[in-house]
Amino acid sequence: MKIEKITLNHLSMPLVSPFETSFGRSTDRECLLITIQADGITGFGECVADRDPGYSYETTGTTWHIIKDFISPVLLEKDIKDAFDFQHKVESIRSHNLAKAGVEMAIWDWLGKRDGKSLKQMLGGDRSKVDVGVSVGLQATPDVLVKAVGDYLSQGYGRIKIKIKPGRDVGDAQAVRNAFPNIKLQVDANSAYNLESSDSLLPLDDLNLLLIEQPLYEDDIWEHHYLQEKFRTPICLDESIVTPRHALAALEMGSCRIINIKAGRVAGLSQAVAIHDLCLKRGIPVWCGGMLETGVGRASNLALASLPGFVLPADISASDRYYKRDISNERFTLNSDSSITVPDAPGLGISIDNEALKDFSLAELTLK
Ligand code: OSB
Ligand code: MG
Repeated sequence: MKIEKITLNHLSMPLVSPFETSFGRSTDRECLLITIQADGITGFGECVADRDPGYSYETTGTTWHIIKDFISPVLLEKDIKDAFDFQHKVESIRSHNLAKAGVEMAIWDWLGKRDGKSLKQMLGGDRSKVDVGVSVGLQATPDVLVKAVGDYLSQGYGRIKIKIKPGRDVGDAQAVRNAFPNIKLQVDANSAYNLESSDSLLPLDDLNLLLIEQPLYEDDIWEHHYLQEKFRTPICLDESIVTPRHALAALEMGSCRIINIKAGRVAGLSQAVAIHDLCLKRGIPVWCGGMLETGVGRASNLALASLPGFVLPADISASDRYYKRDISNERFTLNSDSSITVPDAPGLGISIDNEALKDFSLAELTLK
């Protein structure tokens, strides 16, 4: 394919309810929509960087810059065979994974539409629906949290993840566990602890949690190994795993027993599949994380989560958990068995609501 035109839309979408983590609180979700055009076919990709560098050092601002000034010049009017060829062409751009992943997603969507294949088919997915859960942000009090969790459970979600931070960890998790003794429950610290302060988390080990996600800092892969030695509960890494090499290192060090895979964080779906394959070979369970995606990124996550190694419920909730209005015409709904159906139309299997795209756009740029 020869990409003739790349369009960037910087979006700001109001969330149904504020989302609070150990690194901040947001009421609106920002991201970039990337549109590529070639041979009369349009491909869409979502870059999951947010406005602030809280989860990752990348932001909507840095990804805009990297795509405009470095990725686009490498791609425009050059022949690109596939996602692997794309990765090869952007190899000289160091890191900036969220930026690369957004563009790679658009390439997959384009290729799928050209070949009449769904993303699930192209990636090697083998299920038509995936088990999902909901990621519940920090709430004002443990009581409010228990009520929020109860609401999601009554909507049919079969797995709950709660966000924790120092001072709001064991108490919150204990409150949820007492209220719902048998639910699948896990916690996510988003790097809010260090090896010393993480001792306060030890009582979590008695709460029958599925996993403890990313307690320590992103580059503390080795330190997570000391933590995993202390806990019976599996440690799961999110922020720390930014390449297949990191995944291998973390497994070799015994730093985690589970990996959360997000295509954005690892520079694209091709790299996400590589980490999946590595974990499958070693018998390490993986699950698909989320970044509050629009319908575009949600479709991509569903396809990824349909691969055989994704054996734990995904952070992919129904569209109405996030947005009253989305940029995709399609909305994803929860099946009665806490699953969401994987799209099977060519590419991502979604179309764009241009009116919504216009309304949510803070800026638009066309590169050719
Ligand atoms: O750490 O998994 C995370 C959202 C934004 C940034 C980081 C994370 C999250 C979530 C939300 O937990 C998952 C979802 O999309 O529902
Ligand atoms: Mg996480």
